Amino acid sequence: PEPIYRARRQFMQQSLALGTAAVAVGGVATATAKPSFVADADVSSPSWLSQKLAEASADTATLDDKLTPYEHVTSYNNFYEFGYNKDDPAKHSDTLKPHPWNVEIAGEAEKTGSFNLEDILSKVELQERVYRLRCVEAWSMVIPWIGFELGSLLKQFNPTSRANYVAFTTLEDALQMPAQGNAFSTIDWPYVEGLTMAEAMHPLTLLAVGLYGKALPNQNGAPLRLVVPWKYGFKSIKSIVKIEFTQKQPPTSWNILAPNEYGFYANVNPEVDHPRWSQATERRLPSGLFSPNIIDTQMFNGYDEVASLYKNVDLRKNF
Ligand SMILES: Nc1nc2c(c(=O)[nH]1)N[C@H]1C(S)=C(S)[C@@H](COP(=O)(O)O)O[C@H]1N2
Ligand SMILES: [Mo]
Repeated sequence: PEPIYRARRQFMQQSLALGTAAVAVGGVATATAKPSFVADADVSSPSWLSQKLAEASADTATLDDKLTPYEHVTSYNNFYEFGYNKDDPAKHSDTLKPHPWNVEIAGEAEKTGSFNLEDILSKVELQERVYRLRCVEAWSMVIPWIGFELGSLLKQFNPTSRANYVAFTTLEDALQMPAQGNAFSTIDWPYVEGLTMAEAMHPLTLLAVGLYGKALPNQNGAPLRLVVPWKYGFKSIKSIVKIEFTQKQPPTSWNILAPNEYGFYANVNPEVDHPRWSQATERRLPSGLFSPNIIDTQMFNGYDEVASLYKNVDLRKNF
């Protein structure tokens, strides 16, 4: 249950803060801090991934928000490749086969090619990160991800001076993602997203492979998804098969669909409303009819450290 995860997490943080003293008192010495959250549900993952997840270090940043329970994180999803209803991804994503998985690295970099996920993960450090996720539909969650900084991966390919943006592509395969075969689908598959190079290199920008101490469930974008906590959720593209360094701003799925409603930047901003609804508040899940749990939305979703990226950007025009 969530309160137990919370208590364990606080204990971990106190142990970290006490450092060697905690080892002396507790008598248990561990080289790396284990992630503080473990899910009840069992998501099967290959042994190399389970081992890598177990080695992840715990998040040392403090976030006072209460975690969204695992059941909600994994049953209330947006993943249109499996249907438009919130419960469709959890119900229909068994067809996705996240292993083995390859990611193509392309474009403006000295090194490019196709790399398997196991090799990619062997060169990065996994960490737990507890982030708020704010959907453009005005609901939000707090999720303990396990992942690594996107920047730590991108650097390995030596992007050239022409690399101004990073473009991401989701898997396209109607056998694994049945709703891609739907003739009335509004999205032109595959789902695509993008960031500026500075956004991609920001230490908050994560590539996640797990949540609540376990591998990512399919409905949350297995086996590899982006997490950009200061932007609306649609930027956090799931089940990534391609990462490309580009000179020009890449097309992005929701912007193609409704450019007046969804911009390229998509920074969480309570002062810039969606044309059809206010963005000043959000429904923090779990939320019910009698306890809607409405809270104020924060600029950049509360991640003020990114403000310097937009010093010379008009955030009303570049929404
Ligand atoms: N490929 C793909 N990625 C996607 C989406 C999608 O439909 N397809 N939905 C986005 C939206 S709108 C949100 S809010 C988040 C939801 O992530 P979650 O289901 O893990 O909470 O995923 C984003 N990534
Ligand atoms: Mo969203």
